[in-house]
Amino acid sequence: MFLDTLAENCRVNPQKIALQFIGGEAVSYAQLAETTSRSAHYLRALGLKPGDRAAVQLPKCLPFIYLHLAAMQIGVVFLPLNPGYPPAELRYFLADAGARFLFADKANQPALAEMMPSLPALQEAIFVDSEAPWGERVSGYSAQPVSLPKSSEQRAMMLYTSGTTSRPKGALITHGNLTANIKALHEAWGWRADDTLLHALPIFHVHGLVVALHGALHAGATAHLLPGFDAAEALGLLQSRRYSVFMGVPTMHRRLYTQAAGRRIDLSFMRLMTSGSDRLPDDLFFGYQRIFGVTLLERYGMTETGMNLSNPLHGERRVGSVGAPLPGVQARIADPATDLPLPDDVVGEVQIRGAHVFAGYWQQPEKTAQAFTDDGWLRTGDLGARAPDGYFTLKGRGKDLIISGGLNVYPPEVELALMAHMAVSACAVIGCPDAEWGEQVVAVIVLAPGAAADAEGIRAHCRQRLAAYKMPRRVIFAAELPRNALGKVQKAVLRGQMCEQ
Ligand code: MLC
Repeated sequence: MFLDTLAENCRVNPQKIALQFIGGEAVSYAQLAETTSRSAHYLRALGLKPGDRAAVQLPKCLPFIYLHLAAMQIGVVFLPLNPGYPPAELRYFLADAGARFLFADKANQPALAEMMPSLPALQEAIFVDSEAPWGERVSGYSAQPVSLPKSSEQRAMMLYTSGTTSRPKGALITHGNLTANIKALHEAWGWRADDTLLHALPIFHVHGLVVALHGALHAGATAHLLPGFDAAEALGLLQSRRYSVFMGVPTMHRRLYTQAAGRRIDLSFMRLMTSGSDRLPDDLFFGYQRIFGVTLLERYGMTETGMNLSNPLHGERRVGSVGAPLPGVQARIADPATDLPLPDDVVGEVQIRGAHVFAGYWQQPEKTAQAFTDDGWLRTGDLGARAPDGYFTLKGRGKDLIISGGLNVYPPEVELALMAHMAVSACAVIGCPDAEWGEQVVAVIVLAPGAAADAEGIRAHCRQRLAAYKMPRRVIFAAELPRNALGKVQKAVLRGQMCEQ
């Protein structure tokens, strides 16, 4: 399994640098193994047991990575949370997950102390200074390796994902899922021990945590980590340090491309530059070829599965396509109404099967059942078509999901926040095309009779309740919303009316 391969890499190549924070600490594979073992004993000493949920809301830092690996080593379910969640959102995740421990940034101590009494399952919140050396905190604990989970069924992580009609759900990812995923990517993308990855993604999502970080550690390679993404810094590093691998979302690629400002900058020495989490615009695909001499490799995944489809390492990387199934992945296009497979070139729902597909939603058997067909295919909710030569192309989303900068925004969550404003009598949240972000969140609001509110007031209200990336970038006031005969808001009509404005 993934953790066994990592342990083997630590044994075989102890002196090699595994992780290097840019401008910060470097960690060899031997140090990674030792501090992770000490952290695992520390977590056990706190009282964490297999199956318990340990939530971590920290910036991108070494303590996050040690806690992640150590929790998984002792069978604890690791629950990473976006550091940008305001207390109201954080509270929901902790309560729903029944998290037993929370590791949080010291800066959030006052807000968290206030919410603790309303979270009966939460035994303790432990505050971490992400700048302080983590090794000192765990130095008193044994460095003896713990015995790793043996069952591929055992839960490794819980990642929250929303539905377009419900509150966020915890997707349970097993050790077997992680292993299947990373093996497939290792084979498909030719990961090598001499790879160097410039890691610029956040690590609380499957993209940055599993695809990028696990990818490098599984290969015994070296990852250089940027705490945040700054296009000028990233482009400078790519050029000067000649990394072999980089992974990003289209917004990052757009910023790198803009940063080049039309100058030709040769990055063709890079072995692999991937794009995912949202559709890669065609002009960016061609722009990268022209400016950087790089053909971006686009792939398709989701929280519930990790990676599913990918353009090839060798062979045609087709513009607009997300490629073919990864090794061990089955993918098909089916009629969403009947779940029957459709012929090539016909648009239907992308459905996925394989050892990498998650174990279900935490305490939501009905939602889990709805997510799968009777014969075990995961309904992704994404629309697509398969060409006769096996390349898949995404054709939009079956639901009203918005993707902004590679992050999923679920309109009901934003609508719920808007409806809590006294002046709002009805609202609808839509995604409008945006050159930098892919889509931007737009709120269309009908005010209650006699009520008054302005866009800034509405946004200030939302800021208290929503992470910044979910905030409506535009607020439009309307006399009414277009509705069908059943009274349901017609979002497609609304997009047609409002997105051009
Ligand atoms: C930040 N902001 C966003 C945003 N990210 N707004 C909308 N959408 C986003 N994605 C907000 C900031 O909070 C700030 O708000 C304002 O926009 C400008 O911030 P910025 O400094 O320009 O943004 P930055 O911090 O540089 O972040 C941009 C980004 C980041 C693209 C680097 O969004 C990012 O790391 N995206 C990657 C997400 C990711 O890893 N997705 C993978 C999901 S897994 P204010 O109000 O303070 O001005 C998945 C499966 C798969 O989807 O297949 O991979």
